[in-house]
Amino acid sequence: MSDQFDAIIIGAGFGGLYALHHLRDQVGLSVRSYDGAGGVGGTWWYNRYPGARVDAPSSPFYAYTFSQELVDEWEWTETQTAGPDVLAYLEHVADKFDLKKDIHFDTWIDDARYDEHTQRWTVTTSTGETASARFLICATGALFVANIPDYPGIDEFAGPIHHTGRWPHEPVSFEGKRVAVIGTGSSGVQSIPEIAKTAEHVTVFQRTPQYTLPARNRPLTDEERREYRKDWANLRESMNRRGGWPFKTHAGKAADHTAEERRARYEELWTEGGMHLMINSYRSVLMDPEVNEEVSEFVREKIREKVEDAETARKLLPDYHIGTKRMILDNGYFETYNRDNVSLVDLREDPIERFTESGVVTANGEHRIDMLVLATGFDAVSGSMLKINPKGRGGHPLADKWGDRFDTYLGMMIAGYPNLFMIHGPGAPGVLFTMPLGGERHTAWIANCIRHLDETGLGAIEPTEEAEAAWDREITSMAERTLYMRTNSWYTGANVPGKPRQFLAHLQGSKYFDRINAIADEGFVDGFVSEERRSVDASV
Ligand code: N01
Repeated sequence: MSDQFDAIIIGAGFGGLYALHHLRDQVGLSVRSYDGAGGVGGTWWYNRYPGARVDAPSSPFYAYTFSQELVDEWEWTETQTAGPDVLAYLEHVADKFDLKKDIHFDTWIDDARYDEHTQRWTVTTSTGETASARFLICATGALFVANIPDYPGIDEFAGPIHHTGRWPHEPVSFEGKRVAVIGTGSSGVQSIPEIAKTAEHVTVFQRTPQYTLPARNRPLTDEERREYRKDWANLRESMNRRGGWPFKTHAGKAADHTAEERRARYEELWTEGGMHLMINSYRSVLMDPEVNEEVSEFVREKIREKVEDAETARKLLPDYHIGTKRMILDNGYFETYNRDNVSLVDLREDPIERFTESGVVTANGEHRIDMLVLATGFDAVSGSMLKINPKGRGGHPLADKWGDRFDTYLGMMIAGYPNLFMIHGPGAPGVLFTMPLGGERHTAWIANCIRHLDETGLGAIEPTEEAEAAWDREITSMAERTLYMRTNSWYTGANVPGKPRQFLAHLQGSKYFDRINAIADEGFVDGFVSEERRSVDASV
């Protein structure tokens, strides 16, 4: 007989840890969590590459918001938190709320299957366990399944290959090594300056040049910590209302300002650093190609100023609409190309043909290397769910349903998969809202849904296919009103060969949460079907 729980949670990152705490300690459910990793942290457990930092307006906002006590006792040290500090924080949270006793680490979900008769999910794991629960909560991470390029001969390369999202736990030395880095997204931009500090030579293989904004990382002051602790309730409220961050956005129109005034504004926001140039320049920056081009060109100018060699600078100049790939914060990325031990290969002009035992062959010749770093990103948002590939009604695998479209309702539930909830699933705001806060809000919604079922004698709930189709249309039409759809990015699925093209995030963070909460307040009727609870022996 399998272990029986009210809820099973997959994942022990930000989303899964909070779900365990809330559902177990506040709602009173019996809960078992699983994670394939050896400890808590989710994305932070895996992404230990040198230079890993939060690439968002960070301390203290990239953190849990629900506990004033936690806010008061945790000492964030820098404005842009480093990966190891995020991990230390999550360890602290797990200890403070006594979470680890209910998490089975080093345990992968091999199979997750819904039984229509018992209205329960059963999981079997890589360690041979079987467990069942009424509710399956997938906090499996938006950026988990590594995107590994399949260049000819890559398996023949004799040196170590490290993907930034699967970085070894033991120290990696670059001393005296010729290192190739493929990929210049956040992970590449963060790691390349660090690797270049000790490597003999770093060759960066760039497919698309990227815009970055200066992180302006600095120590947090005692005064700042006192201030945010004192005002936490208001800040939290403000984060909820303002797309996940407590910052006011500029409501003015670009056309109301002269070119000189706009320029001065960009300079001010650039000097301020972080994401401010994007979130606080003009609202239309992600809608209006002209405004966007002005901001894009402003950042290109900064790149030209930073990179000494004109030919290298030319290769580094991005030409897509700024902000339509995930914005990157940097700590000396472009300056790294002024070092003698760093060179750049523009794959658009000089593509990779194959790997050999000792190097990379591009159209222009061979680059001999000792180590390969793949900063090539992830099969984002949908990839981690498909890795589990839950089987819903009739044993139907999710991989079949999601073959050409990642249908969900509210980014949280899937027709044909009753009582399965996702935290940050396709069609939720995900990384376009603050992930820890978004996870708290998703969990609150899930808890309300479970209470609703219990109070009304219902055993199962799922969305209708019509609701999913309408949700898909809504997300797509919102994205089509912006410039996002014009760019190849992981937001659109374009980074993984063969992946269906679909905008994966809801673009109205705060309004999205108002919307899902209104559906909850009205009794989970709009878009849902539910079934009476069957009194079946769960062990059957
Ligand atoms: O991945 P990416 P990432 N040949 O997909 C290139 C989050 N993050 O790991 O742009 C050659 O952004 C690809 O090129 P192109 C953050 O949200 C969070 O850097 O597709 N190149 C691109 O340059 C971020 O957005 C933190 O043409 C290939 C790069 O590899 C997300 O993770 C910290 C290639 C991949 O960039 C992903 O960032 C760091 C190929 N075959 C990252 N395939 C936090 O703070 C891909 N590329 C939580």
